[in-house]
Amino acid sequence: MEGRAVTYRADRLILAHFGVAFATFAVAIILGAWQMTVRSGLNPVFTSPEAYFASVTAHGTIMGYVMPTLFVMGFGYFVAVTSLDRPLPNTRLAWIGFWLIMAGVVMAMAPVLAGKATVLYTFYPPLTGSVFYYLGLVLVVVGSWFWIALMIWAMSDWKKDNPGKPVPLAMFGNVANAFLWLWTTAGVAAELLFQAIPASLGWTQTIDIGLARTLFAWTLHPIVYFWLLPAYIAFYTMAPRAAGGRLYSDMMGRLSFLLLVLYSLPVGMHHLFTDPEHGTGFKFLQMMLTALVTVPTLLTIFTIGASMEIVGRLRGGRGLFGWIGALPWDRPMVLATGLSFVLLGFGGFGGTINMSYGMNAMIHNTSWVTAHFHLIYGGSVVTMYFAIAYEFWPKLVGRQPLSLKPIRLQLWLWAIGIVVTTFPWHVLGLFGEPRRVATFDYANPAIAFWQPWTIVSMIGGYIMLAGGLLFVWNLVTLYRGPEADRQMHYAVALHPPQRVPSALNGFALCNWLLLFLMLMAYGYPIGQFFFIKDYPAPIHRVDLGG
Ligand code: HEM
Ligand SMILES: [Cu+2]
Repeated sequence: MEGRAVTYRADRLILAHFGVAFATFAVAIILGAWQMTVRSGLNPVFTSPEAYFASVTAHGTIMGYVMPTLFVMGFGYFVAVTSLDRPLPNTRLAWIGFWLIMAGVVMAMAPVLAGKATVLYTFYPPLTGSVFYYLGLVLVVVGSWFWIALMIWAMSDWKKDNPGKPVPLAMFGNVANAFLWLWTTAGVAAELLFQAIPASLGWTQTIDIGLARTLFAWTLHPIVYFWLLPAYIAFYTMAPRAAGGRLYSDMMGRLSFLLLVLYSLPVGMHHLFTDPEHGTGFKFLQMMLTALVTVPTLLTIFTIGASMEIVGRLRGGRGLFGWIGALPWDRPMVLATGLSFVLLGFGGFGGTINMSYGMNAMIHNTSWVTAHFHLIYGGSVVTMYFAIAYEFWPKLVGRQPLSLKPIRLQLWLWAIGIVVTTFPWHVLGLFGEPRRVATFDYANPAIAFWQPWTIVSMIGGYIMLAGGLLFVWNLVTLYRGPEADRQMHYAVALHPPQRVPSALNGFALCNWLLLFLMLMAYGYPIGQFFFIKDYPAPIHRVDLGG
């Protein structure tokens, strides 16, 4: 009996993904706090550039690849079984994907910790690390492709059995993310397989940096939206219900998910504005496409705002903003949504500066950039990961928290920590403090005034660390709580759709449009490297001590 329930709900599978995601997260935030301490100039123990770069590589690899991939996969499995109300098409394949990722994580992290792959998570060619680092990451990507296949398969099976019915919104968003991830990983997979791995095996003596950076940029922007999508799915399908209301528009959700997929892919070249290998025309094109990404975000802010306003007014809130105060802020999902929106607002403002061709020059490769993505990703998105974990865990283990107080405290600590960390970081970036530099000579009067800012930022880092550890503690103590209802309910739309046009109920049109956009945005920029061989650089092997 129990065995059947476990298979059907895939509880153990989901807990395995979440468990490893959050365990590695806990390690990475400790590394983050130590990195802050090094940069503050307060001379902690073991300050050495080697240790710093090993640590930043480990922190970036965990936070950029390991934690979010496992989180999104666990999230996807949960959404698939609960929103479609049926087992996964093949749980064994899901486990194979999981174990491939486990093998990949061990294979990639061992050389990083041994100082043999301090190439940072963006690889930085012509720097080249141990081949095991790259092979490990390939395994992580390949493992996640099992998830993509399962998500698409689960949706199409369900559609066959429910002809003409709208795919539940949460699952629609989830499969949007699966397609997004398929397109996203193509760039980095090509860079690893055709460039980094041959270089690290000693098969090639030079590496085309222009091509490598372009393939990486292909991945670097949409990967951010892959991290982000669970947060958006939670905004649409969990937050309105948690507040006691309904979703204002199901259609806006579908449209936003599709637009996020479309507009996040053909834009990565905005990471290469200062690089010489591309013409200004293509940079301008990708800048304009980047600007379009604000559209689905604004659709989301308005739709969720409207959904929440209805709840607030029904609860007696009046006036232009009175309804905001009337919302049930004591509920973690509602609080997290509010905090996440505020952080998204600050971060989005910074993002418009990054994406502007001209203004980008001001902040390129400074601490501003680190501040920006910690605010959006570490702040806005991870806050929603917390809220999602608090929502799912009781359903997975059948226990609920003893009290919501430590949960609220945790969300506040994290949000305050992220603001205290990133505000000074933005300022330092404007003053020109480079990112990815371990030690600064604060005795130099030209930069002496940076130090107080770095110390404030470090304090913020420790507040985040406290918030992150409290999160783990909250999950552990949940097991001592009273029994919980294990049913998952998603938000119902104000007017639940009966019929949805196929363009908004599947991904065929979206994928064709993407093919067109990607050819337009990257066809020539990538194609040129095959007839203008201008950017080869001698490979520099960090694992051989050179
Ligand atoms: C206690 C919390 C955290 C602290 C104190 C922290 C601190 C840091 C520091 C000091 C750096 C290196 C900056 C540099 O040398 O330029 C860094 C890099 C980074 N952090 Fe965090 N971080 C934290 C949490 C997070 C979270 C939650 C995420 C994302 C989920 C994240 C993602 C990254 C990434 C992707 C890098 C880039 C590494 C690179 O430049 O190669 N961090 N972090
Ligand atoms: Cu980007």
